[in-house]
Amino acid sequence: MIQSQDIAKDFPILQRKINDNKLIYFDNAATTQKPTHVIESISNFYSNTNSNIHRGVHTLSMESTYEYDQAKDKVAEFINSPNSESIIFTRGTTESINLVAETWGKANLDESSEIVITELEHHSNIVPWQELIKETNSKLKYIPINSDGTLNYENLNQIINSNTKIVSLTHVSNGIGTINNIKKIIKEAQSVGAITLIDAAQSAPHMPIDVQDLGCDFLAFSGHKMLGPTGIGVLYGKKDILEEMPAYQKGGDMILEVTYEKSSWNEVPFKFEAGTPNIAGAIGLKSAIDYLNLISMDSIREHEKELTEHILKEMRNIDGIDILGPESVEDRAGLVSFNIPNVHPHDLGTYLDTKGIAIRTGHHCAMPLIKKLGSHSSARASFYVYNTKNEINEFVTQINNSIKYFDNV
Ligand code: 7TS
Repeated sequence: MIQSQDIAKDFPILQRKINDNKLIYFDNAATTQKPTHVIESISNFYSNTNSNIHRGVHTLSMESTYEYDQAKDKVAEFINSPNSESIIFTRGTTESINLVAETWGKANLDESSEIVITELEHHSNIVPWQELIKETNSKLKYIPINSDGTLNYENLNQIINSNTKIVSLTHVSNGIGTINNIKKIIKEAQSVGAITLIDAAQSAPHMPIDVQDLGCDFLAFSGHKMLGPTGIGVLYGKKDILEEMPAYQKGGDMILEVTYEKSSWNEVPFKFEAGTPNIAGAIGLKSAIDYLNLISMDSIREHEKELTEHILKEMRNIDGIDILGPESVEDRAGLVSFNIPNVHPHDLGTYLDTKGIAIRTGHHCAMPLIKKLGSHSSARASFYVYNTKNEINEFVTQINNSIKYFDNV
């Protein structure tokens, strides 16, 4: 079992008081806090090693290159990628998905092609495809959801058919916490020869991921949602597919040879990493993965399941509460999205902030999903390794207090 109260001591920001109360940070689906270990690795890099990579013959450049390459190896191992060349560093999940849409998408889709996503997606896995279908005259189709926010798998073989060229879906819904049966969907896509992209922004930080076991062609996630810094993320891609894809951004480091007339591209993954990358970010991400591995991804999933079970039990006692998403903790990740009668989510969020509790309110960048579930917004509490049952108890107490407070104003 995870000793989350001890883990919390590694995070300087969690010692902060907000409005005279000890911070309870329940906005982890938006971004997570950083342990000293990660903060120091970035500070050490800038204090001792800083230099550009893949170009210098001097000691600092060689050391920086070594550390950057080590970070890539660490990411490859974290998701069981068969090799490090399949790992492309991006700014985050959003850029990873855009990269696939811009390069693979433009090269492979035409008016006969269909793209399949789901009704659960974050905007970053909707908008790039909406734009792409305008340019390629292809079609965008959605796997629908049931009223409990699980995917409806019934007509999968009609939605995913011989016209389907790519199926891109989230592993875990950031809006309501549903864990999708991505293996089933990947199999269905493979049966018609379609490519698959998994948005792992809300899963890679919270549970073990094995790309070889999943069999997906692409997988995207963000460093900042897994204790790492902002501005660094990952696109995993099968090497043979990456090799066939056109380049993304063009410039330094991604070229093999440049003449005044024309240029040729460097090999994978450098072809997709034009310009000076986020070296310190990669090093910070490596430290974050080291930290997560020490705890173990299996224990993190178990811990979050326990917290979710606890909060659902407590919150179901609140009169009239509408908890979005699946009933069972087996089908949901460590987040709870909800609405309370007569208290607007924004008012609740502001009230909780006065008690030092940070949650997210609104549409969570999943506007179509929240609308489909009959709301315009919800309040969302999302957990991570440092959160405790005591914090959840305090959270539920403050929700009950807020109901009384708003009854009287
Ligand atoms: N996909 C999912 C499932 C996400 O939850 C997010 C961010 C993204 C993609 C985009 O990630 P980024 O790192 O490129 O921004 N989700 C949230 C959220 O739930 N609240 O703030 C950001």
